[in-house]
Amino acid sequence: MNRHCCVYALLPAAILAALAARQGPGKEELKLQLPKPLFIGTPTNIKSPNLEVITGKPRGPFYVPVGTKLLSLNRPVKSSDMQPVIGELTMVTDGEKEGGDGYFVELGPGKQWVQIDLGAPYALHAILVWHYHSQARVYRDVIVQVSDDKDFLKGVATVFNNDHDNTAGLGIGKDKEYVEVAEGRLVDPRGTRGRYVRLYSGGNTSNDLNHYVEVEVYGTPLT
Ligand SMILES: [Ca+2]
Ligand SMILES: [Ca+2]
Repeated sequence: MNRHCCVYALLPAAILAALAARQGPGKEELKLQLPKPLFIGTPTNIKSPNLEVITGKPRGPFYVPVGTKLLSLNRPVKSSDMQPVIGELTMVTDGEKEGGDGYFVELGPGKQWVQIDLGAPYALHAILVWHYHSQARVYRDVIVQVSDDKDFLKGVATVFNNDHDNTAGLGIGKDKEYVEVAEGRLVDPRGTRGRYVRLYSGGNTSNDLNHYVEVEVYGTPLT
C-alpha cells in the first residue's frame, strides 16, 4: 500500500464519496480569475449563531462537467432596488471583481435581491458571488434561487439558503453564514436548470445595506 492509499484509508466514507462525485470522467477543474485580497488574517470580532468555522484556507479545486462556460458576463441585471444608492446594476456582471471603492453596487437596506437573465435556460454547475471584500463582513440571509420564471412565482429551485431563522420568509435554510473574502463564495447548483438566477441578502454585519461586486454563473447548454 503506498502512502496515498494510507491517507485515503483514514478518510470517512462520506468524504470519499463526495470526492468521487467531484472528480472523475467528464469533469474538469473550474478555472476562475480571482481578485487581489484586500485584507489578510482571520477575523475574530464577527459574532453570529449561524457562522461556519473560519479556516482561513483557500477553497481548493472545484470540478464541473467538461464544457462548462461562464454564462453571466455582461448579461442584464434586475433588482428589487432599481435605483442603487451607489454604483450601477451592470457592475454585477461586468467581470470586474476588485474589492475597492468604485467596484460595487450598493442596494438599499433590508431584504433586497438582484437577478441575472442568462438569456436561455442552462444546466448550472457553479454560482460565485462577491458581495464585498475590502473588509471582513458577513451578509445576512443569503439565498440563491434558479427559475425559468422571471418573476420567481413558479418552478423555483433554492440552491443556497443560510437564513437559519427565516428572516426573509422564504423558508429555513440549512447553509451556514460565511465571511466575505476575495475568492468569493462558490454555490454548487448541482446541475439545476434555469434561465434566471436570483440572489437575496438582508444587510450585513457592518450596516443594513446590500452590496455586489460581481456574480458569476457557470453552466452548460441543455441537450
Ligand atoms: Ca463587477
Ligand atoms: Ca436570518
